[in-house]
Amino acid sequence: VEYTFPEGFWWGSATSATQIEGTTGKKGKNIWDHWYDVEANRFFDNVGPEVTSDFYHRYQEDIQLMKQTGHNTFRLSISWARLISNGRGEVDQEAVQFYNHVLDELLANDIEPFVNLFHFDMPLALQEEGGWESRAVVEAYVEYAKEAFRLFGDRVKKWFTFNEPIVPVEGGYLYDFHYPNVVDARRAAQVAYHTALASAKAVEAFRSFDRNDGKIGIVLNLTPSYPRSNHPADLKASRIADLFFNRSFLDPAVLGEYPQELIDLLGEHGQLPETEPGDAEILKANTVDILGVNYYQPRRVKAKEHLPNPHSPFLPEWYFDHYEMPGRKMNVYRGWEIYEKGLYDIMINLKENYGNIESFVSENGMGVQDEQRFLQNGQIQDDYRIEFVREHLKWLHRAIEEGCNTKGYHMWTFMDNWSWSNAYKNRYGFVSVNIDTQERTVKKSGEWFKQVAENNGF
Ligand code: BGP
Repeated sequence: VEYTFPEGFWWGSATSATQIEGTTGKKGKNIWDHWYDVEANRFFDNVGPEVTSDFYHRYQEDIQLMKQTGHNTFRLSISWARLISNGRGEVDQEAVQFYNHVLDELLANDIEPFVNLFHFDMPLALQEEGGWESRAVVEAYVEYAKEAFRLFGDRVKKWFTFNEPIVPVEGGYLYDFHYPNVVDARRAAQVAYHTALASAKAVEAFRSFDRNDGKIGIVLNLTPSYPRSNHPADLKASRIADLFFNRSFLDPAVLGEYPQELIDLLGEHGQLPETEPGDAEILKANTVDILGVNYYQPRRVKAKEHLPNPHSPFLPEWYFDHYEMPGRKMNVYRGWEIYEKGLYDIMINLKENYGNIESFVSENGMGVQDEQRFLQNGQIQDDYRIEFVREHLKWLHRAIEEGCNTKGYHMWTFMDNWSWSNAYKNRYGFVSVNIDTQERTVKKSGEWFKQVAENNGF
């Protein structure tokens, strides 16, 4: 073994409720169910989230497959609208039973559950009240978080307040790829602010509940920002992109405050969100214990070539243009650059500028179209995925050797799942799923991962 990881390293994968459970049971509607109801044509192949991988009924078999693929940890999310169908009020007992069964089954198989409270899935009833634009929804979320801690706190010791909270901001309020399909930077800033505040308030609630044996964190998608050149204009463009897309959540979650430069930029354009007295203290006092890092791709930027029209609505892109680095390696199916060293750069940044907070890779993975092409003797030979994970792990290993406080690696994802509007176009799993029969088959990468986990390295 050439790359050995620290003892007790977390090997596993991540999923989310909407993408694997199916809408079966008494679940209330969330914005994904609703968006599909009103605009199925915006979903790849017109496939919505009703069935997905049917984890709701197949979790026992799936947890056995986790064992077979070397998992010692696994991230799932609770569906808010399943637990509390309108987002507020009574908890559904069938949902409690379902999550208890899943958690018990994981624990019985020595797989530690990591539980996330919110993965893009706002209950529809609360979206109709304004979603994250509404301060009352922040309070509803905190009540939901308290219920979850109370119900599942005995079984769950790693909690996460949000997965990629910037994605609903970008998708729902800036770039029109999620419901409610608004394009308005000020409303986006309000949504971002309220989710960061909701996270801090959930951390606060957790601390008053926890018996000091659990941890709470947040999962952020970090996209390291690389300038085209060292020209000051390119450097500035890259710094501003970093402020908008990384530091907008990283700083409040880990340092307890927003970067002043970001506040100034938003202020200059009249885009500051509404706040209340006392909020700053709440953010400051309730930073996270642990940070999950989702890493897929870097962001390469250059100085703006044409000045934006001052009459057009403000967007972060007023400050930079995207830059396609010649010779960059691409995942052509997803259109994302593959740059393994980015993971190392993220971890070094956390070490140097964020107090070396305890972290782990909470998602990293490769979506590929038509994987059946790689079927041989009944198994998908996904050597590209093995290479993808291995090359990222090498950089992670180096970061750890240099003192980064990184505790684990979770791939996206355990089994092929339904994805936000891309449905089943790109497959990411260690386990393939035949969506007609729901039959599961471990891919070559799943077998490889088991070896890696057993050897604690490769
Ligand atoms: C992350 C999300 C996941 C997952 C993944 C892959 O942003 O947290 O939910 O879907 O990206 O992306 P996609 O499914 O869009 O290809």
